[in-house]
Amino acid sequence: KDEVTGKEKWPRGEEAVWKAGLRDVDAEEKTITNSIVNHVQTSLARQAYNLDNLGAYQAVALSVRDDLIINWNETQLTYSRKAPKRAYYLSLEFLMGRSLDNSILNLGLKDKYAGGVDKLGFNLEDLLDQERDAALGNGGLGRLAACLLDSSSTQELPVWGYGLRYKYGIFKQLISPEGQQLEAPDPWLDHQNPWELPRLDVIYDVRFYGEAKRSSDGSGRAEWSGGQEVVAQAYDVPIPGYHTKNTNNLRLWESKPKSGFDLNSFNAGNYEGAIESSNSAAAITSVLYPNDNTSFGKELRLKQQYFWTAASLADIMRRFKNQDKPISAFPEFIAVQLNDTHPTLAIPELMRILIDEEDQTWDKAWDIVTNTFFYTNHTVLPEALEKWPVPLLQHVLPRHMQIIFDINLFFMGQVEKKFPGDRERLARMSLIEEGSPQQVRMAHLACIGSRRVNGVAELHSDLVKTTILKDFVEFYGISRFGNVTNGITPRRWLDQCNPTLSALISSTLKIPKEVWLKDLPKLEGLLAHVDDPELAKTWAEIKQANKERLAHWVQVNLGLKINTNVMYDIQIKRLHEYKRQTLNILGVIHRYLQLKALTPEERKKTNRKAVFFAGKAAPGYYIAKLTIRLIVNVARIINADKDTNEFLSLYFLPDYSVSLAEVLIPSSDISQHISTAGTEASGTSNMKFCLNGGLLLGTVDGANIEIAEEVGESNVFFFGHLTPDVEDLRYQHQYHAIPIEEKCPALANVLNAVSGGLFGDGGVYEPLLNTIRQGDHYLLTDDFDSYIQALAMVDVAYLDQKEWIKKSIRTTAKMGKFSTDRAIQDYAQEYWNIESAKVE
Ligand code: F58
Repeated sequence: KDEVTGKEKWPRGEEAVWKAGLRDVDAEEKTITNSIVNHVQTSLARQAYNLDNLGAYQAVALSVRDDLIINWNETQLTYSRKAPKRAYYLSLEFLMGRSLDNSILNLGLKDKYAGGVDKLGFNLEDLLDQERDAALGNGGLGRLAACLLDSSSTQELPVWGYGLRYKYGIFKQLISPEGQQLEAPDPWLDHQNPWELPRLDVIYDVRFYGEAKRSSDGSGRAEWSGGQEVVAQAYDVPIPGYHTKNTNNLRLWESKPKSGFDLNSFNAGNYEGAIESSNSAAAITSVLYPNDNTSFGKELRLKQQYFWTAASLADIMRRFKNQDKPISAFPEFIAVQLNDTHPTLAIPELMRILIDEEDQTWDKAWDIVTNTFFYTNHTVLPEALEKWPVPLLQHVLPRHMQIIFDINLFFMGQVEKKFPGDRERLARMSLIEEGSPQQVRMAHLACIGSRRVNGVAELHSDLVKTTILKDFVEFYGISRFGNVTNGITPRRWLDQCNPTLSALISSTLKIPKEVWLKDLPKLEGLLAHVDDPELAKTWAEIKQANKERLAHWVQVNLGLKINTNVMYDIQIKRLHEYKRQTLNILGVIHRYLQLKALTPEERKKTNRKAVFFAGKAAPGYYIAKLTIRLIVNVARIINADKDTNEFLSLYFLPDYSVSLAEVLIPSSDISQHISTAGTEASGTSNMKFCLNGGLLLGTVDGANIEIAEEVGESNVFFFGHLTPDVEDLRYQHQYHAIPIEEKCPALANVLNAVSGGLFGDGGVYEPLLNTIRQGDHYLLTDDFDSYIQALAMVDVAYLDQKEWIKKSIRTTAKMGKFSTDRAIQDYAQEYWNIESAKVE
């Protein structure tokens, strides 16, 4: 400001010249084409006459990025000026998928870009297809993080994401001729990535190993020195909101060596030694661990977790300190969400910063820490709960291990006070699990170091409170524990992936999409039109067109021709025994055997369908890979069977990804979410299918339950045992097993067909079949009959197309609850206590 006039002063030079050069984000088509051509000529250094689709995509993306950067800058300026409380979402995974289509839709520039691109002789849809997915995640947890970011910008909430910039995302899945999953790397950064901005100046040192010496002055401080130091460098990814200027930031860290290479070794002729340390620094962010719902106790994974939490906290602390507030005010300005236990080291790390660097007492530091963090649990499966061996932690992070022991000492003291003499309770609640080696229970640390804890669907949050954290509910009281049911962004998962349905909804509701896409409960207005035959007709035509789009995709990518005049039945998710793809494939075999037993006349009366699977198995997960192999080989046989292939066909689509989901989901008539009750925390693809008018076949689990509550039980197909039965059933399998032939003859028959070699060498599948015959931990023998009945009900319902379409419309109409706009507001209000900060 000018000191005399008090007015805003132009920084330097001539204001008019500056202003004339400012880019207008609400650009005209001409500005758009100019900008694209300019990027072709300068950023890409290419000539218009030999520009291919990839080059054109890159130029368009750079032009869109310019728009994003302008909004990003304004947003950061607004946040600095208004200095609101901010939230940070720490997630080891962000499964973003493609960005171009999403960005131009959110900016409201899709038509203009399509027009501009057309004038330059390209087709926008072809260019969109050039983009590689940013696949920095395994599944639901990573995709949820991406949807929440979209909603945080859309809701104008000051939220940043922090993650890692893996050089290799989730592996590319190939399927061998035998049906074996093979993994190939995903070098997604090989083409330059237009969606990130390297920040060469935003760097922090991160230490590993070395020695931690407690000071003798009684202050509780310690000095941590020696070991390995690496550098974290920031890359920023702008996150545009839908029809708002607010553009939040996703900051991803890359690891780099601290000092290039070791010149002494180099000069002594030890060339390999000279680059060794630089290799080991770069290794930290080289690859995403490909496990879903299993924890993996490897040193490099631990280093990833600490590297990322340390860099993120240092960055948050620096921003806080710029505000010149006392350190005790930290939680008034900052909330940090821990996405599962992966970032739990942030708790001892903030303790370390406060005590060793900021001179805080233990009590003050603990007060700040426990008012800053919030923890979301995503699973109650025991094998997925993270534990780190004490000796490993002691070696890699000696100071943090000291702090964790200290936290435990204080905590055990409090528990002892509340429950005197209850040794078993102390052992159950301790941060340290006894054994050789001892292990640190990260969920316990996350729970006691956070202000609040939540699960991701009602049932799941109840299970968290009654199983894995039961003792903590008794200790802290129930108010520390809550629920935030997951959601999805309707921008990507309806408007972007199913534009014709989106347009039909707008015209039916007579509400522009700009309104209902930000206020999803408005979909309920569709209910008033359920009986409108015109709507039903167009609704069905759109589903049909989406099936044709999928068929086209399969034809182009796999060279297979699929029938589009049949029901599409889809199960797409990570391969895992608890998700029970096995139940589905055994159901398909059952149907095939039944069809074979019918006369041609009888077959004609049956419902025709195509069954689709897609999903990756963790590379070391033998049973999951065997399931894929079975699916592929069953498909080979039944698709070639001329008696039945008109009525039943089966496809395993390789290399499942966000972009493939965008093609699959709008085409489904029915989708399967059939986990053993109590195992799927929430699920989010169930929401995506239903939003697109696909009906749900599922167990009474996770968010399926809340979907059924919304759309009505008559519009979903439920089957199987309920969560409270599961424990008893498992007990029976262990101690009073009934032979399958007796308990479930239909299933026994299917297993025999597989063992007998109907789908190739039966012996190959024995280990998979034995998981059912022995122990049956996931209760297939208990649920198979009711599953087959549910499938039969789906068939009957589908034959009445008129009623089916009504169910489909009703389903879409009642999905308002499942927007991440609602979920992010839940977090903002019930957890973080942050408010929106609109960019004007
Ligand atoms: C998933 N978890 C849940 N974990 O399984 C799913 O029900 C839920 O809808 C979703 O989170 C979002 O809340 C999940 O995806 C992982 O992929 C982890 C990756 C890292 C290792 C441990 C599992």
